[in-house]
Amino acid sequence: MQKLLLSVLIGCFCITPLTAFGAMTIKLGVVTKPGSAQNIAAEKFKDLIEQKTSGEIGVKIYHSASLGNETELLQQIQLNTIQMGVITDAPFDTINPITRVISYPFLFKDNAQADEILDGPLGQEILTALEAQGFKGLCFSENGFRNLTNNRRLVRTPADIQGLKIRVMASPLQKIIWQTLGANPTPMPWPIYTELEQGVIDGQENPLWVMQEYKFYEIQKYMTLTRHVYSSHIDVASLVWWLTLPAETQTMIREAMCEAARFQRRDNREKDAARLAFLKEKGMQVEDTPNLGDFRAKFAQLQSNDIYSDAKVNDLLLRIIAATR
Ligand code: EAX
Repeated sequence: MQKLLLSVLIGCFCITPLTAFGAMTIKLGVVTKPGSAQNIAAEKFKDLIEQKTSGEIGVKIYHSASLGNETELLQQIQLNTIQMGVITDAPFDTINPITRVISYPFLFKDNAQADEILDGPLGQEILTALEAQGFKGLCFSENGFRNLTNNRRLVRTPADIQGLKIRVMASPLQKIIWQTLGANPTPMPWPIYTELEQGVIDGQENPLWVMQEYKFYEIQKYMTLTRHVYSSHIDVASLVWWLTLPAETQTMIREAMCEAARFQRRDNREKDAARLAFLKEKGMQVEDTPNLGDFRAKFAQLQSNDIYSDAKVNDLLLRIIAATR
C-alpha cells in the first residue's frame, strides 16, 4: 500500500511541472522588426519562458508595429489587450513624466553606469511609479546611446544643427532637447524610413543598430557620434493582468524578462564596433569625436525646465545626477 502511494506520488511529481503555472499565451508587443534590439529581448524572453514552463506558458510576439506604434502598444497593455511590451522609454514620457529622468542629456557616462543606476534602487523607483498608470515595470533592456544622422551636412558643433529638421520620438523631453540644440524638431512615431527618403525630415537620432538594421546608410549621408542620450526600453506588463497571476508565476516571468534584458544589452554592446565599421564602409561620413562639451553646455539650465517641474520627478533627477558624479 505504501509502495502504491509512493508510486502515485512520484507519478504526480512527474506531471506537476506541466500544470504548475497554468496554461496561457502571453501576447507581447514591440514596434520594431526581427533582428532589432526590442525583438532580441522579446525573443530571449520567449525562449526562457517556454523552456522554464516546458511550453505550458507560450509567448506570442507581435512585432513590426503590427498592433500599432509604441504609444498605441502602451494603451493596449494598460487595457490588457496585450499583456507585455518591450517599449522605448520616450513614449512613456507623456504617460508618466518620471521616465524623463532616463534620457536626461549626457546623464550616464557609459553603459556600466546606466546599468548601475537602472538595475539599482533608483531604476526600481521608476518601474514602481508606473503602477499608477496600469503598468507593472519589470526591468530595462536598451536601445542604447543615440547618435545624430542627417542629409545636409556633417555636424561637428551645435552650431551645425541650426535649422535642421530632425525627427524626434513622441516625447516632450526629446522635443526640448532638439529645440535647445537649434534644430527644428518634428515628432513622429516609428518607422521613419520613408520620411527620411522623401526628405520630409533632414535627419533623425538613434543608436547604431538602428542605422544598420533599418538601412539608414542608404538615405542618410552624415552621422555624428553625439551619444546625447541613453535610451532604454522599459519592459512592462499589464498591471491588471499581473495581479491575476500567482506569486510564483510573477517571479518566474520577472526573472525571465530581466535575464533577457541583460542578455540583450550585452548583445547590443558587443556588436557596436562592427556596426560603426559597417556604416563607414557603406559610405556614411562620420564625425567620431565631436566636442561633446559644447553640446553638454547647452543643457546647463535643463534641470529647471518646466518638463522637470513635478516635485517627484525633479527629486529623482537630482538624486540620479548626484549618483552619476
Ligand atoms: O528602437 O522611435 C525610435 O526612434 C526608437 O528608437 C525606435 O523604436 C527604434
